[in-house]
Amino acid sequence: MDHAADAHRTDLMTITRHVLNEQTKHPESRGDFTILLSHIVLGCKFVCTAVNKGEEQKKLDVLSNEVFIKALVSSGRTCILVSEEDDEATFVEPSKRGKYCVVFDPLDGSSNIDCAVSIGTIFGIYLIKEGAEPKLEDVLQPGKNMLAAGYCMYGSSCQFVLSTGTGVNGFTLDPSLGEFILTHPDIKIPKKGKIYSVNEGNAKNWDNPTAKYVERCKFPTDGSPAKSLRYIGSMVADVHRTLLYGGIFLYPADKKSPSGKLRVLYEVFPMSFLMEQAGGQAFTGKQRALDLVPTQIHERSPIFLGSYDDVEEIKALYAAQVNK
Ligand code: AFP
Repeated sequence: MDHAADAHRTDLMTITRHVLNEQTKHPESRGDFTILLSHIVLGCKFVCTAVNKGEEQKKLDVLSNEVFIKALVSSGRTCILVSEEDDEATFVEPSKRGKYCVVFDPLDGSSNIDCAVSIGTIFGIYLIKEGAEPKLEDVLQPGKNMLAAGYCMYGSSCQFVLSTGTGVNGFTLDPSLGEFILTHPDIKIPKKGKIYSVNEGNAKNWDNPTAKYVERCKFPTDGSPAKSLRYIGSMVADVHRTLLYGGIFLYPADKKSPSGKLRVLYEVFPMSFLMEQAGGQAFTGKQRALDLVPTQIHERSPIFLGSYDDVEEIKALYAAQVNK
């Protein structure tokens, strides 16, 4: 019997244990983040069960949002919540307030629900200034100010991917334990990938750098092999694959949607935060994605994210266009 392998298998690193371990590196910490995270995890477990039951899309969208809002408010650790489902931000009543702001998309990719494609929850967390009254500007901050970000993917297995700013870790839900167990420690994205991921149906409206980049993926001029195309149309699933296998995910601007489609606060920022933490890059076509300063909670931005070298290539094409 392989005792070493067995000892590893029986030493279960749950997500709570992992975050508590991280917490010991910050002696001033009082465990508030761990409590907040356990409420987010609870919401994800609930949504995972509901998705697996095959509930219809509209019901699931509304249900997931309600579950997250209630879980986050009842944690007693939040003050402002921004959800993709709600036009306005939710300001938590003073008696239940804490110091964290959570921006989230409770069920991203939900138009894929009825055909059982992987979908997910995406979230980012900001901290307000000690003792300050919460205001909308607290969530209109650049993504680099996020304290943590992550997503939960409801797929063939339920995966929770988290970064608290010191790398990226992936956990898999063990349904028999009802616990997320660390299965993908310290995820690093390959420096260069073999896959590109984009909705090519929008190609006729793309700008030059995007069109040129995708052309190069298919017909490389440097002797490298052509890249494979993979596109699910569900950001969590497309980004999860990109993170693990490498490559690039693009949702560019086009003539019809000059700001692209994806939302800055709860799609672009959390995924860009994870990519950078895994050694990749995220770029808007103009700047580092995490430097963007949003002016509205539901603002959109074009995004190119993934392997370091692949994003470097699209950055060079945009730079060349500017210098023309
Ligand atoms: P839905 O939540 O409406 O399904 O949108 C999903 C999404 O916001 C994101 O998850 C995908 O990456 C992107 O839209 C797909 O957009 P296209 O259908 O335009 O390719």
